[in-house]
Amino acid sequence: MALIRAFETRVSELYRDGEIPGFVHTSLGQEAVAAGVCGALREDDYMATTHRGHGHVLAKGADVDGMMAELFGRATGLCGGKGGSMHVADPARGILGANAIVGAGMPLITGAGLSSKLLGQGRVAVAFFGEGAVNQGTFHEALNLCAIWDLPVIFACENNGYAEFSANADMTRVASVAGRTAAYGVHAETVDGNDVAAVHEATDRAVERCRSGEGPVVLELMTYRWHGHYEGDAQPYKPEAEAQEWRDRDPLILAERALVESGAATADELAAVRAAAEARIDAATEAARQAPDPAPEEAFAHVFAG
Ligand SMILES: Cc1ncc(C[n+]2csc(CCOP(=O)(O)OP(=O)(O)O)c2C)c(N)n1
Repeated sequence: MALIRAFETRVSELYRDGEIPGFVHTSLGQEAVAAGVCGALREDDYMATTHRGHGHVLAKGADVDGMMAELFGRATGLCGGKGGSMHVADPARGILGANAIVGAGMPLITGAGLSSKLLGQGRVAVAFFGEGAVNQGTFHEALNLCAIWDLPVIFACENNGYAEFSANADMTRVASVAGRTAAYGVHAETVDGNDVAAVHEATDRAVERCRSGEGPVVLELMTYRWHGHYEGDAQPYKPEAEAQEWRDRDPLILAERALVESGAATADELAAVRAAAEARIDAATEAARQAPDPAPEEAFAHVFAG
């Protein structure tokens, strides 16, 4: 969580200063979802994510240098600089990609779950998506298919209350995503997405169901994004009292408090974790700055499969 916080705080600054090109969506404030879900997965489990996927990709084990270089568009990036923030992938770690098309990760992960089942691999496949994507047909088609074929798929809905500039309550009469999915006969849990231990435990239960052949699970993880839909969005559509209430429930502070109260860590040890994360991001940023741009003759490599 500290690494994701440090990475995205830095990315936000680098984007503002014009060092990172393109379009960037951060998940600041949502770190407990990424760490809680991915921390309960095996390295060979599959994961697909969205336009807001930096945290999920880092938590699934992507190399930090490769990730930062990818956002800079450098040749040393995880996708040689061709994917960027919204299309980064790392298949060797089961990361089937971020995706700018809302709802597109769910059919992909359904295929991954089907392959795992047919090959008897016991791999679980997780799709991250926002509550806005529940209004896309892909969600309903993928969920139903996973249900009737008992596929080992976790639908991890990061419910941050907003899709672009629209509040969830304005988009549907049934605000509960878990409530909407009950009609498909799929087990669903709604969890405090800012409590990393609760997210981890719920994912452990979902993984257990998937690996034992009981079919898909929906996890509705209630959280909040601190920044705008994209970096630069001033968020005039969010009530300040609501935003403050969620900032007071900073998932890192909640986790640190729980660790200190239980005696698992001291405040000094936790400060050292944050400092180490900052230093790691300093190094990744400097390496990305120094890295070469992709060669022009590489423009079409890896773009089409022959
Ligand atoms: C198919 C499609 N429709 C619309 C868009 C434009 N768009 C980009 S992000 C977004 C909202 C997504 O909201 P949500 O799924 O809740 O994810 P969040 O941004 O909250 O993480 C929309 C409508 C798109 N990229 N793809």
